[in-house]
Amino acid sequence: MHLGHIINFTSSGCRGAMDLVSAVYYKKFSLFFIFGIFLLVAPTSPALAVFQQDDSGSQGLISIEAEHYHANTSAAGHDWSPNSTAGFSGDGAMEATPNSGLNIKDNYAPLNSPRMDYDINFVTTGTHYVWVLGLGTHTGNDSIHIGLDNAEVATSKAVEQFPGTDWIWSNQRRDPAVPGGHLPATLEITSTGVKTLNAWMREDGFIFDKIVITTDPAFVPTGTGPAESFQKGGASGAQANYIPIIVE
Ligand SMILES: [Ca+2]
Ligand SMILES: [Ca+2]
Repeated sequence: MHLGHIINFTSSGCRGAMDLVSAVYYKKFSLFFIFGIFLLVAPTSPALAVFQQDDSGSQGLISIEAEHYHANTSAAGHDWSPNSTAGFSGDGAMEATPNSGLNIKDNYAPLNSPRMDYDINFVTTGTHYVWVLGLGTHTGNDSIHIGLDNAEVATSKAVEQFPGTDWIWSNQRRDPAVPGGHLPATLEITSTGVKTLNAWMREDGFIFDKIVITTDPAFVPTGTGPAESFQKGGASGAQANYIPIIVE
């Protein structure tokens, strides 16, 4: 090996090293570039469309399938899980699982019991009557709490009276003043705008299919109840029928 070889070897080695450095920088730059493009094109968590209260009549109807929640959060080792017992409305129903004998009677807010959330645009204030379509297969599986904006509401706590093995509409909540007594479940809406309706597990094993809210005290849903309320807003801002929301 003479000097030329050494020089050639050295310059070749330098070039190789520089190529290696360039490759590393190129790779880093490429990753940075790709990440930048991702940031530019990635969706920015669009606001979800909300259910719209019907303002076309005197009943102020809101109708929502239980399985069309905006959020579904587990708690107390329990979950709201999909259920497909025959006869359900919409795309299915939601069961409080596992059915292991748990009954969370009090202090369930904000998240001491599994909770599903439904965002609703209220256009009417005042007393709203709450109807739940559900299946209580046993006296230990037949109640649910309804609330508003993640807070307990005394007048829509412990909605029950789902006897038998068929789907039943009930707006009866336990009356704490009268053992065994019941009163209509209601929500007082004090201002219009978007609010979050909550459904908490009370007794596990309850199967929740649909909820209807109305300002009409004489309204009684039958069958699978009124058509589901449309949604508006979200990414497009456009009116739409139910848009599936994937929440894992
Ligand atoms: Ca149970
Ligand atoms: Ca349903």
